[in-house]
Amino acid sequence: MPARTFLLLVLFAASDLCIAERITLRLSFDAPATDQRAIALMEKFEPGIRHFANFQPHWNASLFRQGTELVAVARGNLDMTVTSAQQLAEFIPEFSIFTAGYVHRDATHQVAVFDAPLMDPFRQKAEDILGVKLLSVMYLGRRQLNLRTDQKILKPGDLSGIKLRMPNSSTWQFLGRALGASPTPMAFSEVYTALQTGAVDGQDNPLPTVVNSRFYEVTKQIILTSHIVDLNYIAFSKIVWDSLTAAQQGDVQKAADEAAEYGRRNQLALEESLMQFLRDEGLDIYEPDLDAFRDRVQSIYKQSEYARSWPRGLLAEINSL
Ligand code: KDO
Repeated sequence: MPARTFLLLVLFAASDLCIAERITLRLSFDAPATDQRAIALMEKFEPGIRHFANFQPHWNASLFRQGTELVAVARGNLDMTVTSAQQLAEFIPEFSIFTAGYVHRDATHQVAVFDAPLMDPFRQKAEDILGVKLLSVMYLGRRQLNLRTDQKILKPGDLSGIKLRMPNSSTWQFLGRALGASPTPMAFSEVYTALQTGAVDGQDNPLPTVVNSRFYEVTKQIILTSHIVDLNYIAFSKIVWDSLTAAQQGDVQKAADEAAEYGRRNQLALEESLMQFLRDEGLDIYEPDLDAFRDRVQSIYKQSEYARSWPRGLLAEINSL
């Protein structure tokens, strides 16, 4: 074979054009493409795997409805998703410790918890029970109350009778009640219209979400409860993972970590800068009696069914990190 032909063959085999061993990774995510976590996946995860995989993201829950993604992965109908402790807790009760109000202190604490040995049994159960590998923790942010009504909310008792939309999972409904509100289960995609029509009195999400999904257009105030420093996990099908070479597994893990770190930095910056933007849009933003909220929420969780599923000493270990 002439050297020139051989060289061309080698170049072809090493190039992206060599489709023989390329795989496709379909991801279903309930966030819009303009969310920092989605941007991070496109800017950091996709480039890190494009030498052997076609990344196919489906935003806005356009492929699988919010809350159905984990089962889709477990059944082999989906390769990746960005899931939550709340969704995992539907199948593995002890994940509820990461859904409890006022547990994670901040983004750094979230990473310390995810990287600590205490997380190993959680990751193992997600793999054994759901066939889902939790690659990295993504920072969603400090969830705040966001109401379309304008009465002052200074302590939990002020939320009595307030119809607060919370996501569908049972741990979200519990958090809504622990705050003192009347929680209404609803998918993320329906929240804007529900606020606009008054079907609910409010919702809770971090400031970047309030801006990115334009909830500020249909609400009047934000109460800085920071009742949960929320997170998501980049979740990968175990079946697909086991089909990869060790090198490809390393590339996937590295790309996921880079996306999580990049998204965290950008989300944290947004949380700081958006306060003024929202005030300029006319929203009233203020801190309530944080001790009153924290004391009530933490005592309700400690006495809850959820706490009974938490491995002994785990909350103290999380607090010690
Ligand atoms: C929401 O539905 O309020 C929520 O914040 C829950 C999160 O776990 C996550 O699903 C998020 O929506 C979406 O990614 C949209 O930001």
